[in-house]
Amino acid sequence: MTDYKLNQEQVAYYNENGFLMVPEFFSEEEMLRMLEIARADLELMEGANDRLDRSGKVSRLSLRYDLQPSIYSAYARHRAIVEPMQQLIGKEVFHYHHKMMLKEPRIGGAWEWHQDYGYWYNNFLYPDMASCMIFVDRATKENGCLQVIKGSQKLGRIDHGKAGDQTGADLQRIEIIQNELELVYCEMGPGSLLFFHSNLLHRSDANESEDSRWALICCYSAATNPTFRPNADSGHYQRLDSMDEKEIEIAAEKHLRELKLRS
Ligand SMILES: O=C(O)CCC(=O)C(=O)O
Repeated sequence: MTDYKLNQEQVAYYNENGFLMVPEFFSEEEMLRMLEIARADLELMEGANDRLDRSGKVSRLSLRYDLQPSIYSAYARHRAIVEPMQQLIGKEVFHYHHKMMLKEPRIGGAWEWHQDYGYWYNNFLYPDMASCMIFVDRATKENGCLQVIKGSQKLGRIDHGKAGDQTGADLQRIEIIQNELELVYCEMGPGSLLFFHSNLLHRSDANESEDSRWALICCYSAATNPTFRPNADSGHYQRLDSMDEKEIEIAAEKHLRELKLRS
């Protein structure tokens, strides 16, 4: 059985800096398969939401709280993601949501400075939460890769307000933080992983290039993290059954076959 555990240096790096980059973890072929499925998937496209950035450009994403028999849900259950997540959060985790970020050439909008817990604070008591971004396409400065502020998770949650249709961190504070802490552009090839803490400040530029920048972001919470909104549709603990490589393979093939049957 494959061991997906991170080593001590990787865990220590995450604890210090609030993120961990794992270059080209999945193969390029796997990511091409994900792209083939996602580009043919009308349900994914029709379920997409647009969130305008401050400049009025469209930032598109397709988000699901539930786990379905899809390739996206399969990756959200992948042991290669779930096991490191449990190590980084330090507890059993459950799936909060996953979303495909659909940053298209020339038109894909920016994401404003924020902490994910700036959004999730209204649902969860503790910031014992983290995400894993799976780079489906290569991400570069030109196509709007994620930018993070190293160590900013240690600042705790900062105030957020409206920024276009998005939730943005207090910009005056960001300016001061940027003089203090290092900005990192997460440029990596397809199949790379970026694990990041829910209080890590991050943003991305609009995509001005000719290349798409799609990425699947899977978000998790500690199983012990109570939602204080008992009637909410999402955010409730559910045991997460992880999947191994073979099961992912089968889920991908099944999803592709179903799309072909529908077309
Ligand atoms: O995909 C991006 O460029 C930004 C995503 C992001 O900030 C988020 O999902 O919290």
